[in-house]
Amino acid sequence: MNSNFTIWITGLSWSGKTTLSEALYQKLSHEYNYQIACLDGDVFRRAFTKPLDFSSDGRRWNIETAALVSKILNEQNISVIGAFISPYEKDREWIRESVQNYIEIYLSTPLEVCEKRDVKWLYKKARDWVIKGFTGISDPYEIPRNPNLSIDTNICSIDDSVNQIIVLLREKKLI
Ligand code: ADX
Repeated sequence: MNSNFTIWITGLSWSGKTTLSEALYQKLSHEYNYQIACLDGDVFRRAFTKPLDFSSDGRRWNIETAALVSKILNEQNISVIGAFISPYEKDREWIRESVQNYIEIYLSTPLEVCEKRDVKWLYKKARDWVIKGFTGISDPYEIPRNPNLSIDTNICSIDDSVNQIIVLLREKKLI
């Protein structure tokens, strides 16, 4: 049995994706000695998909590229934590089909909480129409239909969130 997995963390900007992925990475790589790679939307776009915009095509290419990289890593025995807004159900379905043992974590942190956390003022710029097509304001976020876990990081601590994912991975006999 191949026990590589791809944990896909989806949710609005500032919902807590990067923080959770980093904490999960620490736990899995240091406590469980697991070979893990973290792919984070902001970093990934700067490194690999810089020319892509935030149109639905641009987002699709971004996610498809990330899914392809995840698949290549999985094939080399490296599990992946992906932290991308990935707002469209059809794009997330595409990842599900592409990678080994896809686990979907939906961060359901409410929009108003995400907006309050946003020290970069992106939501404000979106509301003022300085940024167009911003997820949650002027571009849709399609709520996952069937995530493996939903976590509201406004209610659930980082440690509890990580532990919930560890329990899930154990239940699935992936760790
Ligand atoms: S995705 O939609 O293609 O999955 P991704 O996770 O890679 O998005 O990148 C999201 C980051 O890009 C946000 O955290 C934010 O910093 C930045 N960003 C810039 N423009 C937009 C936009 N129009 N919508 C959402 N995020 C944006």
